[in-house]
Amino acid sequence: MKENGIALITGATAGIGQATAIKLASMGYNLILTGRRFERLKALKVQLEAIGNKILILCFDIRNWGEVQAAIDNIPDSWKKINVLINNAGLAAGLSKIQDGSVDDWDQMIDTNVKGLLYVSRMVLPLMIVNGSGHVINIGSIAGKEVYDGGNIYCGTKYMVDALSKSMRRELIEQNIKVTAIHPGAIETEFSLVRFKGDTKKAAKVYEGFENLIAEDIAESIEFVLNRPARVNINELIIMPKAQPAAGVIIKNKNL
Ligand code: NDP
Ligand code: 8X3
Repeated sequence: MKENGIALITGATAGIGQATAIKLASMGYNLILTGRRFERLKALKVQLEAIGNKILILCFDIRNWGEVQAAIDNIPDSWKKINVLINNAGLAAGLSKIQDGSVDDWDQMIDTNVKGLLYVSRMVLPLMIVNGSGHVINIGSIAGKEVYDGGNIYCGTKYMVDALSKSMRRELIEQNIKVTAIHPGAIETEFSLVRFKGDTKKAAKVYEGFENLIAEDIAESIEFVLNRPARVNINELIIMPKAQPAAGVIIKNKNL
């Protein structure tokens, strides 16, 4: 297999991260896959090694600075030339108005979506700078472009991903590092199951009556972004289901 370099993907145990791992493996990347669920990381490693890719798994909680530091500091030297960083790990917790919200949910979203992304970036960007090139792809959300009722803190974290992506793009260009932000609308992954804390009925209802995006749609957009010529950067993409014209607006039961 043609080797295309090394990509580190956070949140590779499910959804967008897992689909992106499979896509990037097919493109010839060797992969550093991260997440908290070790068994899933191990299964994905076995699956992708069987098609000839080299896979390193790192199991850590992205909210814990000490764990992030130790995991990335201990990457073997042969894996340190990271060409692509996909900052994907993230979640929504709850869908309450601020006056009814859970402070634990807020902490979890801010710690994962904002601080976790920063912690991993803080560790990986210096490696890219030493290498003299790189490409960071941050997974934001339409919720980081427009707010919707009950989205409040989740939206706030994704507005921050949008802002951080713009800051990174300005600060890293002279180090020859591209930065792209991808902002999707509703994709059926484990996202709603996590948001509604395992309530399968509530989660399934989100995707009833319209054709949602699938994780592979985002993996394909990442393939497109990575395959542009060196002179081109895709700064950002907003990718929506046809039936979702705006954040929090889904046209249901109209055959869309
Ligand atoms: P999933 O729930 O399917 O996957 C989320 C991934 O994030 C899992 O691999 C999970 O791994 C990882 N993760 C969550 N918390 C932590 C943590 N504390 N430490 C390490 N890893 C963590 O959701 P999606 O694939 O849908 O979500 C991926 C990204 O896409 C998120 O940033 C989300 O906000 C964004 N997004 C999702 C949309 C959607 O509609 N689904 C739309 C727009 C954006 P593990 O649990 O094993 O740690
Ligand atoms: C999640 C996108 O539209 O489901 O980031 O809130 S949406």
